[in-house]
Amino acid sequence: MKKSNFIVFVLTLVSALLLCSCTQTQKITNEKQIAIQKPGWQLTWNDEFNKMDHSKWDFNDPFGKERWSELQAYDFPGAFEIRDGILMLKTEKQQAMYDGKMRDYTSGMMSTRKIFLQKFGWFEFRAKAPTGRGFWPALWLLDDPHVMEIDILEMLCHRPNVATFNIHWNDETGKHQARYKEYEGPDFSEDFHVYAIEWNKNVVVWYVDGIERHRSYEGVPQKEMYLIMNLAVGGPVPGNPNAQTKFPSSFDIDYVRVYKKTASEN
Ligand SMILES: [Ca+2]
Repeated sequence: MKKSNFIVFVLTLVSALLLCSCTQTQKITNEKQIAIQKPGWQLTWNDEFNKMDHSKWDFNDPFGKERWSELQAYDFPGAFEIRDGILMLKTEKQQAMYDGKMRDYTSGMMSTRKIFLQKFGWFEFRAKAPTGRGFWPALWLLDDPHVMEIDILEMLCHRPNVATFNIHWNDETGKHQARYKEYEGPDFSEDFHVYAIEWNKNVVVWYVDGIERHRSYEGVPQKEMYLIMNLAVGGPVPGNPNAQTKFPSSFDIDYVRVYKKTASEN
């Protein structure tokens, strides 16, 4: 092959490869866009975790104090990491101050309080739980100030095959009420699963991978709520970490998507 022909050949090959990879990227982007679309619903808010977005989240504990005698320090910047489109809420065995006390573990809690709130809709998370005694990850919705709560997913990770769902409210006498459900499924720490609720004025329905696992017609919140995600460590609810509990561990979230019913569906 002549030198000039060879150069043309190489250039053609490089252009073909570039075109091919661009088409591939475009195809993946289009597939993602289609995956985000949900017939009958309009996307109102989402984070795919391609970057750390401080306009979408407050990376602090909205309660600002210890709850349930948990052992972790929140408000710890190192607890959040994005890797290959996945947000990791990381817990590590290391000392840090929190709520006036030195703690032995750090972990993450983040919310959309004062940033994004919505009343009714479809709230969907794709996530992978950690495993081990002492871990208590949660994906939830809260009103502000906090009275009501919808737990889209909570897990006590010494039972990594049990997902729990709950709704909390105060009845007319001010007494706390809840409707709790456990779902025994696969080991939720082995892979990502899609956890979602559909919430309208009459009912809240919980789904795991598109299959209904719980519903409540009672205590259905009638006001806007914000999103919150965290990985708690220790205290009497999950129990304290033991010798087998691995550090660092993480609660991994691929995306969060929120939808409203389109006008034609109302
Ligand atoms: Ca993602």
